[in-house]
Amino acid sequence: MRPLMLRALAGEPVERPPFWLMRQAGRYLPEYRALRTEAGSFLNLCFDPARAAEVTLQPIRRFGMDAAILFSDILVVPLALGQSVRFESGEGPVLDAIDDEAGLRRLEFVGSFESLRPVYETVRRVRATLEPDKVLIGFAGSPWTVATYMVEGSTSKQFSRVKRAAFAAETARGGDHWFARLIDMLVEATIVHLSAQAEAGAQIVQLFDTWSGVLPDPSFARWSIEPTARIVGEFKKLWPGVPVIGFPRGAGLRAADYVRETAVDAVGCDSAVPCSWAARVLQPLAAVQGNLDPQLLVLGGVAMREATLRILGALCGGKFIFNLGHGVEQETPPEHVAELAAIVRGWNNAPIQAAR
Ligand code: 1CP
Repeated sequence: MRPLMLRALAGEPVERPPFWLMRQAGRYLPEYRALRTEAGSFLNLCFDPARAAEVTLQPIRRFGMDAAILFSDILVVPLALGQSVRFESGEGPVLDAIDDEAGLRRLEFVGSFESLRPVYETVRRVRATLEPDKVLIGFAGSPWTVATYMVEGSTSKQFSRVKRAAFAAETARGGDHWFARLIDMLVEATIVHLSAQAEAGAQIVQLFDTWSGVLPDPSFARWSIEPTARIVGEFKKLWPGVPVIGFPRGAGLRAADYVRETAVDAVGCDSAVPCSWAARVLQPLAAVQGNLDPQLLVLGGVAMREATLRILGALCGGKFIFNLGHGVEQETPPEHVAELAAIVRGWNNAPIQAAR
């Protein structure tokens, strides 16, 4: 039988919902911390296929998720385009910020990514090791989210520089502005990066639009939806059998337009999206993925159990993939992840399907 994740995405009947967790590999796992120390730095780990493959598989071995997600980062794309990217411990990413025409000229995309070969090699190794009933998810950041780091030079609270660049580009004469060209470059680069992952064995791809929610209307349509629609359209021509999950975090009501206009196969919902609304409005359009609050996984116990059962009850009547509303927190006790996995695995869809 085809893997549960692919059946759920296609809307075929499933015995229970599939599940995986954003940031399921990472610092909450002692076995990750050990390999990260061996590698010396986060970026070394990302470009070391043997260790990166091992880190990708660690959570699957421990908890049996239905999908592995490639261990890499959304910021390998700006790195491969020629921007300097460093990860400082405790501080997050640091880039040499691009905020004008001259900055854009320092970047170059030649149409393929030689320097990302170790990442594609990791995909190959994971796919060769993973059980046939589990799928491998490849990913990239959306152009807008990647551009926030490229323009701000780090993680941001106000997004002042990147927003001003985007708003200026919207009214630029003839539509010509360095920020619009940066987004165009990221669209092309993302299509190539996702295709190379599919070629190497990724069976699903996810586009992380972590910061789409900071865009006002109608900028959301211009900088989140439009570039994503171009990527999904091109990617689907090349890889029609590889489903695309979009994660427009913070999009709120606009998630419906996002799904309709980008034609993603599934939409990730953050924890603020009411499940009843997702079931009524989003599930008829696409599979829904989400949305337990990551802090409930840190807390565990009754609060986590009740919230999980509520989400399962609300969304298992349609196409659904259980996940968190954002990534696993570093403080998460691994035992809580094991308990969550047991709850989802113990869920039985049969009564719901029989009742329909
Ligand atoms: O010190 C360390 O070990 C580094 C911590 C870490 C990890 C484990 C970073 C730095 N990135 C990652 C891996 C990662 N990043 C994965 C694969 C692992 C998995 O999911 O199991 C993925 C899919 C990402 C994607 C990613 N990177 C996103 C989108 C998802 C999200 O969390 O919103 C973003 C925004 C980044 C940027 C990034 N990478 C790392 C940091 C600290 C940040 C900044 C986050 C922020 O601005 O808040």
